[in-house]
Amino acid sequence: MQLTSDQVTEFERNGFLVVPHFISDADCLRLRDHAASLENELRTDRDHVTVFSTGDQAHGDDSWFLTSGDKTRGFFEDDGTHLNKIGHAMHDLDPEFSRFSRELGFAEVAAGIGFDDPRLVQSMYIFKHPGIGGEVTWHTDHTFLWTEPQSVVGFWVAIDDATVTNGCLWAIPGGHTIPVKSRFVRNGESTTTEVFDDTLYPLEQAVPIEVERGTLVLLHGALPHWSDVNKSDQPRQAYTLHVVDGAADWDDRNWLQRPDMAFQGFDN
Ligand SMILES: O=C(O)CCC(=O)C(=O)O
Repeated sequence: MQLTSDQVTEFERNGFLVVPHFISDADCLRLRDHAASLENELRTDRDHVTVFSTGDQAHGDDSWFLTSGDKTRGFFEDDGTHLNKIGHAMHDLDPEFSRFSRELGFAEVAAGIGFDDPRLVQSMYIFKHPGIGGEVTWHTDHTFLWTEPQSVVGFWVAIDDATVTNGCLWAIPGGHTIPVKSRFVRNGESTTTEVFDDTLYPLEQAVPIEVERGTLVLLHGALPHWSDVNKSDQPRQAYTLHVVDGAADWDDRNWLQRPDMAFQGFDN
């Protein structure tokens, strides 16, 4: 599917774009079933049960996280029982995730917003289970997936309907024009956040992005976004794929390093 020029203009103006009915219900449910079976497998790995804290999405000193850039790993909720997410290389390692990432139209969208050499750097399947799924604190993706120049774009797909009560995305329209305020930096086996500007984002301008299953939400890398805890009895699962420009510099201070596996494109 090609984006229209109005959609591209809207993405450039707001820093995000909502594309309803982008993925079929059948494809969403197929990925949902697959993620459920993976969750069952990954939940049996009790060695890493305590590593994820929802208020600190970077979980920076944790080697389970820092070595997951070329793996399929589960990250637990604070309850130590349910998975918060699976990350971060399913798009390359898992045939179902690779199919979803490469065969359902993201490449055309990437071309439409100006990517000449898109590289798929990170995938996450976010469960946000009813009554359990944690908050994803305000952040920009550039903070975590830094290139020079800035190039990351998030391709976020609602696998379930997302509402304010089950923890939909929120964003600040035009917020991608605010200079990014921090950078998450790796130093060997640990990490730190370099803060350039400690002022708050204008959160009073934030809007909820309530969407139906199958909606694609494109997120500019400098756009501040957030999602609340899931206070409802409804699930809010989502798949998100992060893409950078192959011509931009990906340096070794990013947390995500793949020494043995180069970043691939959509065609691979
Ligand atoms: O799905 C969410 O709740 C947050 C996703 C997100 O922050 C991202 O994809 O960058």
